[in-house]
Amino acid sequence: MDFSSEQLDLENPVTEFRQTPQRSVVLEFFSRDLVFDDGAEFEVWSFESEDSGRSLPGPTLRPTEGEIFHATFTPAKGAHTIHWHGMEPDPRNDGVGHTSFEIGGTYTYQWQAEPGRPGDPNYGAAGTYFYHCHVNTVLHAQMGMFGALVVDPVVHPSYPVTPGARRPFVDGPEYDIATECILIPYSVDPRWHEMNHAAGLSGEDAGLNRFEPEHFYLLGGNLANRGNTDDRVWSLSSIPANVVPGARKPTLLRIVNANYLPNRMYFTDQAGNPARIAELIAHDGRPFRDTSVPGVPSPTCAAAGYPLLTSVLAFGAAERYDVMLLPPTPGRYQLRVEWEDWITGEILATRTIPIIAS
Ligand SMILES: [Cu+2]
Repeated sequence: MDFSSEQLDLENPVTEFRQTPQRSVVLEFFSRDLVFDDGAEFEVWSFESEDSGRSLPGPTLRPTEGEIFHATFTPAKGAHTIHWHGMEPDPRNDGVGHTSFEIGGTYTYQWQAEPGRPGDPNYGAAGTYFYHCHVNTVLHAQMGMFGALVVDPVVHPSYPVTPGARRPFVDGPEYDIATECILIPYSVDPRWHEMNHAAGLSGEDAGLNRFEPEHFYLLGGNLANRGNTDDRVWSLSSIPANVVPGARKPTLLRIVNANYLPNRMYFTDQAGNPARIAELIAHDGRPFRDTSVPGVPSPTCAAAGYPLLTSVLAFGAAERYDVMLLPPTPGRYQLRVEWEDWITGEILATRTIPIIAS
């Protein structure tokens, strides 16, 4: 069955039940050669907004729970979509061609992130997600058609925020807005970056079952100030971490695995010894809560008395973790990221960046 190439490709599909948005963005497709932080240059396909410039990853999108969100997308070259990974809107707005359509002209995606309720594991969309094209997905996502999607919580009267701080979810712990970072591991198989839009869709063997990356990257940076990344790759070279207690709230690190290989990450001291300075607070957009007692509110694990402190994280493709960084003293720590072969588990590459605690 020629499944993938038989997707319904619509020019200008109508957004049903269209509402007035509280947050909106206009996105276009671009294709450009970009230089990465190891000096290598690859053709990248990604998204740009009116003021984002042409960069990898695409612009960071950041709606708040409860807002009607619109993303108007004009792919321009060939059909593409935007899939809101983990958000689960209705099929027309979820950007998966198999369940709706691909876009040839322009479409306005519409959805609303559900507001959270303190102590309730069944409500609330706040957290870390990403968006990506879902046309010839394995190729288009590798080409760079993805970006970070962060949903901020509504502010609940029982959980106010102090100036300069925010919460990751409605009753989550406050963090410092100024030092919040995102880390997006990614890797490049140069062979894939020479392919065309529809490679492999007509039954030919394009070799998309073989992902053999040769370059390994840590994309991302400070979320409060991405700066002008036009024409270059947004790369993370160090992570700040506030020491608490202190004048500032702790630093939140959001991590999205945007590559196809498993990643393992180790928080260490300067000498490489494990350092349990990462508190897991959420995974794939869902807070870690203590739900052991049915029928009563479910506090966060930290509020229940057992903060989930760790020195190591393991990721499959597309997995996300939110961690609070809690270095006990000022100084330098490290984050070591390993890319593993998905069959043998062999470590294919390692990159280490400093965590600067102050
Ligand atoms: Cu695409």
